[in-house]
Amino acid sequence: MQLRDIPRHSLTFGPSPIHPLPRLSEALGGEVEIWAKREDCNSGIAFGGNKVRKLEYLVADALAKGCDTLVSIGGIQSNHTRAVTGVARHLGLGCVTVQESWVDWPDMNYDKVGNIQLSRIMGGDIRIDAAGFDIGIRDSWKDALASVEAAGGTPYAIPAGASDHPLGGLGFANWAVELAAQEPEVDTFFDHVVVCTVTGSSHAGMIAGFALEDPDGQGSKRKIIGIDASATLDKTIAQVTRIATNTADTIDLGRDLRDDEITVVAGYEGPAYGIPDQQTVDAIHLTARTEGMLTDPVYEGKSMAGLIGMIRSGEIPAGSKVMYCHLGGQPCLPAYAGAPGLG
Ligand code: 5PA
Repeated sequence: MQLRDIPRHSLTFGPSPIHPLPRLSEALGGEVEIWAKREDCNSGIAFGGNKVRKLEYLVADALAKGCDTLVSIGGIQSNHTRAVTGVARHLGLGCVTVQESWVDWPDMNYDKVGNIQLSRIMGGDIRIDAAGFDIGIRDSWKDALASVEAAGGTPYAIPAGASDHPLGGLGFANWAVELAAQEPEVDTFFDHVVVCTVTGSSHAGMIAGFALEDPDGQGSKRKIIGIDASATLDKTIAQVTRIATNTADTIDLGRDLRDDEITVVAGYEGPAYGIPDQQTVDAIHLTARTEGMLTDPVYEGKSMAGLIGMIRSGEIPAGSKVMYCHLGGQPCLPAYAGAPGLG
């Protein structure tokens, strides 16, 4: 089916804003033009973010199927579970979120402030679980689904990050189409797109969406760069590849994706998922202090470190026009007030 014919329930304000980052560009030598497209400002629901955009397709399906409870999973400071809770409330649905110990962060407020605080304010049914980080399918999530059924409800299953789901890549396939429509308005073609990748469907959806611009597979003039923040690189590459391929099929790309369309860059993930290192904090500072644009230590600080690193190394060459996809995530910042440089 064509992307525009697939049912979508609007949860965003419309196309997310794009704007240049001239002082950041200047601080990095002034040879590369950097812009941002702001998923952190994409919706009025619970601070928005990439998950709200992805959920536009999943909740259309949930509502069509008559489901009454969204069930999902993430870490204690998951942005995704906060977004699922907000979207459920917005639609008048129930919501259960399993929240695992994905990050070993020794802050006494880690499980009280930030995203989990927001989910509690929204009255989410939060089930804390001791399991560690994994982007795969979990028994605790299956148990939560079964518990909703046992109570007479009709659950809708949303995996981690709304990624490993038949509709998970569509939100960001749509993002690609949306950006292409914004380019003529600003008279700019973005030859590089930089995005954070963990559970993979933001990056994978874009790959499929931008591939529509290159129907014969002759080679696109755009490079889509996913910066890994999972620190489990092989799993993320496998998941990005799988979701990009499935999404391309779903939107009738009509050809196979080429290997060079899938680029996941390592080296900016820090010591582990959820743990910032010095280059993460330096990237957060540079962006905040040149542009007033805030990024978080789990995801966007790492993808911003990647963007900065690749400009400094020349991997993103002089003369490039880069679109940095800001996926949201700032609500976790209070949980990291104990990190050197962030409090
Ligand atoms: C997340 C994910 P993907 O999971 O689509 O690869 O996106 C990575 C990402 N930026 C990037 C922000 C702000 C994110 O929240 N967050 C997860 C969560 O549970 O919040 C899915 C991991």
